[in-house]
Amino acid sequence: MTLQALIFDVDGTLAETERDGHRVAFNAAFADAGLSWHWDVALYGELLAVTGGKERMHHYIARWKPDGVPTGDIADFVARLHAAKTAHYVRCVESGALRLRPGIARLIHEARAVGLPLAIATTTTAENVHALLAATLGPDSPAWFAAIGAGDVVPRKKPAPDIYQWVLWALGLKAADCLAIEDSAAGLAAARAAGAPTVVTVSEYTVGQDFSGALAVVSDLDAGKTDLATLQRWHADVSAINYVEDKKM
Ligand code: XBP
Ligand code: MG
Repeated sequence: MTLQALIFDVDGTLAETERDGHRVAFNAAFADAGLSWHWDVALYGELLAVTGGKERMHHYIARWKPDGVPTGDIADFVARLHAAKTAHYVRCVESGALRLRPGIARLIHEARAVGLPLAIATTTTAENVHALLAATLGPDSPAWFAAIGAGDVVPRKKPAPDIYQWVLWALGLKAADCLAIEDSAAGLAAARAAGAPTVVTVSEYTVGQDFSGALAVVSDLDAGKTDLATLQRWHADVSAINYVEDKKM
């Protein structure tokens, strides 16, 4: 079966956004709100087990019981903190602080050159995706993606398959005909649960995670020169197996 689209995760896959992007933006929003909360590099690594920034803050409040949480509407408190965090993150991205990971721009340009559709499936907020694409690939680049599935467009975040199912619906394609590119076990689980063959590019915070079920695991797309032809070959090798799995379900 011919590969019909590439679906990219964002955080950890397009760029190393977590430690020096999202984490710093969360801490800046906490400081703005007069909170003494601080997520250091190690704590943030633990908190990443919960995908989605709002969900991560709810988890932190429930687990760590930090000072400064109002007795009233916690969801509204978290939503306002998160909006401030997004503004900080977008400013960080617009300053050029985050770069694409090795091989990402090359692969995107290769796919565009042959007219292979591109898509995004991420838990992060849509504004963050647009800012990152514009800052790294140019202001027109968000339009290169046939579908951008982000944040709260679906109720359940990764590892649930929802965001992949939404993107597949938007693309009008079957999961087995696409290839997902992910960096985390949660992302891999989401893509696999939706039925998409998945290549993992391991990131700073996901080293050592269990990537069983991946089509391939590479340190980044420049390792072993993982170009479009390589991905097409991997995808062709697995599509027969995926088809059998689909029939069994
Ligand atoms: C990434 C995330 C995101 C970001 C924060 O997971 O979990 O929540 O950390 O973004 P994945 P928001 O790469 O698996 O999509 O604060 O905008 O939610
Ligand atoms: Mg990721």
